[in-house]
Amino acid sequence: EFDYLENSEKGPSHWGDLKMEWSACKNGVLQSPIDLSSQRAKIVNKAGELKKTYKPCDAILRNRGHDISLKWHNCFAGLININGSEYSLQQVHWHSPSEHTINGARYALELHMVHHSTDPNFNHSVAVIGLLYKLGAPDAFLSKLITNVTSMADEMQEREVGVIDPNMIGIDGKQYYRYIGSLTVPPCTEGVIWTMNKMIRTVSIDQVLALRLAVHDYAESNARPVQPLNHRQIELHNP
Ligand code: BO1
Ligand code: ZN
Repeated sequence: EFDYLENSEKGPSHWGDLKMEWSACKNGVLQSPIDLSSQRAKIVNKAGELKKTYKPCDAILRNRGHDISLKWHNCFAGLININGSEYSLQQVHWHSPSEHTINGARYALELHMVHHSTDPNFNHSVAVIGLLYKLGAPDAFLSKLITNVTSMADEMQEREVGVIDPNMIGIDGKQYYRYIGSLTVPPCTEGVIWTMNKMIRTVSIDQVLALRLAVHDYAESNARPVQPLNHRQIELHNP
Protein backbone atom coordinates (compact mmCIF):
# COMPACT_ATOMS: atom_id res chain seq x y z
CA GLU A 1 0.00 0.00 0.00
CA PHE A 2 2.95 2.37 0.66
CA ASP A 3 6.72 2.09 0.78
CA TYR A 4 9.82 4.09 1.62
CA LEU A 5 11.72 3.95 -1.66
CA GLU A 6 12.70 7.34 -3.06
CA ASN A 7 11.96 6.48 -6.69
CA SER A 8 8.83 4.42 -6.12
CA GLU A 9 5.34 5.72 -6.97
CA LYS A 10 4.33 4.53 -3.47
CA GLY A 11 7.25 6.34 -1.81
CA PRO A 12 7.02 9.14 0.80
CA SER A 13 6.79 11.98 -1.74
CA HIS A 14 3.66 10.35 -3.23
CA TRP A 15 1.82 9.22 -0.08
CA GLY A 16 -0.48 12.24 -0.29
CA ASP A 17 -1.57 11.26 -3.83
CA LEU A 18 -2.31 7.59 -3.18
CA LYS A 19 -5.65 7.91 -1.35
CA MET A 20 -7.88 10.86 -0.54
CA GLU A 21 -7.67 10.10 3.21
CA TRP A 22 -3.88 10.38 2.97
CA SER A 23 -3.87 13.98 1.72
CA ALA A 24 -2.52 15.27 5.08
CA CYS A 25 0.76 13.57 4.07
CA LYS A 26 1.01 16.17 1.28
CA ASN A 27 -1.00 19.19 2.47
CA GLY A 28 -0.52 19.04 6.24
CA VAL A 29 1.49 21.72 7.99
CA LEU A 30 2.01 19.86 11.30
CA GLN A 31 3.77 16.79 9.89
CA SER A 32 6.26 14.43 11.55
CA PRO A 33 9.11 13.61 11.82
CA ILE A 34 11.08 16.85 12.16
CA ASP A 35 14.60 17.91 12.94
CA LEU A 36 14.79 18.75 16.64
CA SER A 37 16.97 21.83 16.59
CA SER A 38 18.13 22.65 20.12
CA GLN A 39 18.78 26.21 18.95
CA ARG A 40 15.13 26.71 18.02
CA ALA A 41 13.70 24.94 21.07
CA LYS A 42 12.08 26.94 23.84
CA ILE A 43 13.34 25.74 27.22
CA VAL A 44 10.56 24.91 29.70
CA ASN A 45 11.81 24.58 33.27
CA LYS A 46 8.69 24.13 35.35
CA ALA A 47 7.15 21.13 33.58
CA GLY A 48 8.53 18.36 35.81
CA GLU A 49 9.38 14.79 34.85
CA LEU A 50 7.19 12.82 32.48
CA LYS A 51 4.53 11.05 34.59
CA LYS A 52 4.15 7.37 33.69
CA THR A 53 2.72 4.27 35.37
CA TYR A 54 3.45 1.32 33.12
CA LYS A 55 2.90 -2.31 34.10
CA PRO A 56 3.69 -5.77 32.70
CA CYS A 57 1.04 -7.15 30.37
CA ASP A 58 0.64 -9.82 27.63
CA ALA A 59 1.88 -8.81 24.21
CA ILE A 60 1.90 -9.85 20.55
CA LEU A 61 4.85 -9.26 18.26
CA ARG A 62 3.82 -8.62 14.66
CA ASN A 63 5.52 -8.12 11.32
CA ARG A 64 3.33 -5.45 9.70
CA GLY A 65 5.34 -5.37 6.48
CA HIS A 66 6.48 -1.78 7.00
CA ASP A 67 7.64 -2.35 10.60
CA ILE A 68 7.82 -4.72 13.58
CA SER A 69 5.36 -3.86 16.33
CA LEU A 70 4.68 -5.13 19.84
CA LYS A 71 1.07 -4.68 20.89
CA TRP A 72 -0.19 -5.18 24.44
CA HIS A 73 -3.26 -7.33 24.24
CA ASN A 74 -6.31 -8.03 26.47
CA CYS A 75 -4.73 -6.20 29.39
CA PHE A 76 -3.74 -2.75 30.54
CA ALA A 77 -0.12 -1.71 30.01
CA GLY A 78 -0.45 1.60 31.86
CA LEU A 79 -0.63 5.34 31.37
CA ILE A 80 1.24 8.52 30.79
CA ASN A 81 -0.05 11.90 31.91
CA ILE A 82 0.40 14.92 29.66
CA ASN A 83 -0.85 18.30 30.93
CA GLY A 84 -3.41 16.55 33.17
CA SER A 85 -4.77 14.20 30.48
CA GLU A 86 -4.19 10.45 30.56
CA TYR A 87 -3.09 8.35 27.58
CA SER A 88 -2.91 4.54 27.70
CA LEU A 89 -0.07 2.58 26.12
CA GLN A 90 -1.19 0.50 23.09
CA GLN A 91 1.88 -0.60 21.16
CA VAL A 92 5.51 0.08 20.35
CA HIS A 93 7.29 -0.26 17.00
CA TRP A 94 10.69 0.53 15.51
CA HIS A 95 12.03 2.63 12.63
CA SER A 96 15.58 2.34 11.27
CA PRO A 97 17.35 4.65 10.80
CA SER A 98 15.70 7.20 13.09
CA GLU A 99 12.89 9.38 11.76
CA HIS A 100 13.59 12.39 13.98
CA THR A 101 17.02 13.98 13.81
CA ILE A 102 18.69 16.15 16.47
CA ASN A 103 20.55 19.15 15.08
CA GLY A 104 20.65 17.32 11.76
CA ALA A 105 22.08 14.08 13.19
CA ARG A 106 20.27 10.84 12.37
CA TYR A 107 20.48 7.85 14.75
CA ALA A 108 20.56 4.09 14.09
CA LEU A 109 17.11 3.34 15.51
CA GLU A 110 13.96 5.02 16.84
CA LEU A 111 11.29 3.40 19.01
CA HIS A 112 7.74 4.78 19.16
CA MET A 113 5.46 4.13 22.16
CA VAL A 114 1.94 4.80 20.89
CA HIS A 115 -0.67 5.94 23.44
CA HIS A 116 -4.39 6.74 23.07
CA SER A 117 -6.34 9.30 25.06
CA THR A 118 -8.53 7.67 27.73
CA ASP A 119 -10.96 10.61 27.60
CA PRO A 120 -14.03 9.51 25.58
CA ASN A 121 -14.69 13.16 24.63
CA PHE A 122 -11.19 13.35 23.23
CA ASN A 123 -11.65 10.38 20.94
CA HIS A 124 -8.61 8.81 19.31
CA SER A 125 -6.18 11.49 20.28
CA VAL A 126 -2.69 9.99 20.05
CA ALA A 127 0.47 10.70 22.07
CA VAL A 128 3.76 9.11 21.01
CA ILE A 129 6.92 8.87 23.10
CA GLY A 130 10.02 8.45 20.94
CA LEU A 131 13.44 7.13 21.89
CA LEU A 132 16.62 7.37 19.83
CA TYR A 133 19.42 4.78 19.84
CA LYS A 134 23.01 4.99 18.68
CA LEU A 135 25.11 1.90 17.94
CA GLY A 136 26.76 0.39 21.03
CA ALA A 137 25.78 -2.10 23.74
CA PRO A 138 22.66 -4.22 23.04
CA ASP A 139 19.30 -2.88 24.21
CA ALA A 140 17.86 -5.08 26.99
CA PHE A 141 14.24 -4.69 25.86
CA LEU A 142 15.03 -5.77 22.28
CA SER A 143 17.20 -8.65 23.60
CA LYS A 144 14.03 -10.23 25.04
CA LEU A 145 12.33 -10.14 21.64
CA ILE A 146 15.06 -10.54 19.08
CA THR A 147 14.83 -14.33 18.56
CA ASN A 148 11.17 -13.88 17.70
CA VAL A 149 11.93 -10.91 15.45
CA THR A 150 14.46 -12.96 13.50
CA SER A 151 12.00 -15.82 13.07
CA MET A 152 9.35 -13.49 11.59
CA ALA A 153 11.03 -12.73 8.31
CA ASP A 154 7.76 -12.87 6.41
CA GLU A 155 5.24 -10.09 6.41
CA MET A 156 1.98 -10.47 8.39
CA GLN A 157 3.34 -13.05 10.81
CA GLU A 158 2.66 -12.69 14.50
CA ARG A 159 3.74 -14.35 17.77
CA GLU A 160 2.37 -14.29 21.27
CA VAL A 161 5.39 -13.39 23.37
CA GLY A 162 3.87 -13.52 26.87
CA VAL A 163 4.13 -10.86 29.54
CA ILE A 164 6.29 -7.88 28.55
CA ASP A 165 7.05 -5.03 30.96
CA PRO A 166 7.00 -1.61 29.23
CA ASN A 167 9.23 -0.29 32.04
CA MET A 168 12.05 -2.36 30.49
CA ILE A 169 12.16 0.10 27.59
CA GLY A 170 13.87 2.44 30.01
CA ILE A 171 12.52 5.81 29.01
CA ASP A 172 14.10 8.59 30.98
CA GLY A 173 11.47 11.28 31.43
CA LYS A 174 13.77 13.97 32.76
CA GLN A 175 14.63 15.87 29.59
CA TYR A 176 12.53 15.68 26.47
CA TYR A 177 11.49 17.58 23.37
CA ARG A 178 7.75 18.20 22.95
CA TYR A 179 5.91 19.39 19.84
CA ILE A 180 2.64 18.83 17.95
CA GLY A 181 2.95 16.72 14.82
CA SER A 182 1.42 13.77 12.98
CA LEU A 183 1.53 10.03 12.45
CA THR A 184 4.70 9.34 10.43
CA VAL A 185 2.92 6.82 8.18
CA PRO A 186 -0.24 7.26 6.07
CA PRO A 187 -2.80 8.68 6.77
CA CYS A 188 -0.32 11.16 8.43
CA THR A 189 -3.11 12.33 10.78
CA GLU A 190 -2.24 15.54 12.63
CA GLY A 191 -2.68 16.49 16.30
CA VAL A 192 -0.28 13.86 17.65
CA ILE A 193 1.52 15.00 20.83
CA TRP A 194 5.17 14.07 20.36
CA THR A 195 7.56 13.58 23.28
CA MET A 196 11.11 12.75 22.19
CA ASN A 197 13.48 11.71 24.97
CA LYS A 198 16.69 13.74 24.98
CA MET A 199 18.70 10.85 26.41
CA ILE A 200 20.11 8.65 23.63
CA ARG A 201 20.19 4.89 24.36
CA THR A 202 22.31 2.23 22.66
CA VAL A 203 21.46 -0.74 20.42
CA SER A 204 23.77 -3.34 18.89
CA ILE A 205 24.32 -3.56 15.15
CA ASP A 206 22.96 -7.14 15.26
CA GLN A 207 19.69 -5.91 16.78
CA VAL A 208 19.33 -3.16 14.17
CA LEU A 209 20.05 -5.61 11.34
CA ALA A 210 17.54 -8.14 12.73
CA LEU A 211 14.79 -5.50 12.71
CA ARG A 212 15.72 -4.23 9.26
CA LEU A 213 16.02 -7.70 7.69
CA ALA A 214 12.70 -8.86 9.13
CA VAL A 215 10.90 -5.92 7.48
CA HIS A 216 12.74 -5.30 4.20
CA ASP A 217 15.96 -5.81 2.40
CA TYR A 218 18.32 -4.31 5.00
CA ALA A 219 19.28 -1.53 2.56
CA GLU A 220 15.72 -0.17 2.69
CA SER A 221 14.83 2.11 5.55
CA ASN A 222 11.42 2.62 7.16
CA ALA A 223 12.04 6.25 8.07
CA ARG A 224 9.91 9.01 6.58
CA PRO A 225 11.99 12.04 5.53
CA VAL A 226 12.07 15.02 7.89
CA GLN A 227 9.15 17.43 7.35
CA PRO A 228 9.06 21.26 7.50
CA LEU A 229 8.68 22.76 10.99
CA ASN A 230 6.58 25.65 9.61
CA HIS A 231 5.37 27.84 12.48
CA ARG A 232 5.60 25.24 15.21
CA GLN A 233 7.28 25.66 18.55
CA ILE A 234 9.55 22.90 19.87
CA GLU A 235 9.79 22.80 23.65
CA LEU A 236 12.75 21.35 25.51
CA HIS A 237 11.48 20.25 28.92
CA ASN A 238 14.35 20.51 31.34
CA PRO A 239 13.10 20.33 34.93
S1 BO1 B 1 3.92 6.71 14.43
O1 BO1 B 1 4.33 6.47 15.79
O2 BO1 B 1 3.77 8.10 14.08
N1 BO1 B 1 4.99 6.06 13.44
C1 BO1 B 1 2.39 5.95 14.24
C2 BO1 B 1 1.93 5.71 12.98
C3 BO1 B 1 0.67 5.14 12.82
C4 BO1 B 1 -0.12 4.84 13.90
C5 BO1 B 1 0.37 5.06 15.17
C6 BO1 B 1 1.63 5.62 15.34
N2 BO1 B 1 -1.35 4.32 13.67
C7 BO1 B 1 -2.39 4.20 14.65
C8 BO1 B 1 -3.65 3.76 13.94
C9 BO1 B 1 -4.75 3.56 14.93
C10 BO1 B 1 -4.31 2.62 16.00
C11 BO1 B 1 -3.05 3.19 16.63
C12 BO1 B 1 -2.53 2.37 17.79
O3 BO1 B 1 -2.05 3.31 15.65
O4 BO1 B 1 -4.03 4.78 13.04
O5 BO1 B 1 -5.89 3.04 14.29
O6 BO1 B 1 -5.31 2.44 16.96
O7 BO1 B 1 -2.15 1.08 17.44
ZN1 ZN C 1 6.46 5.12 14.30
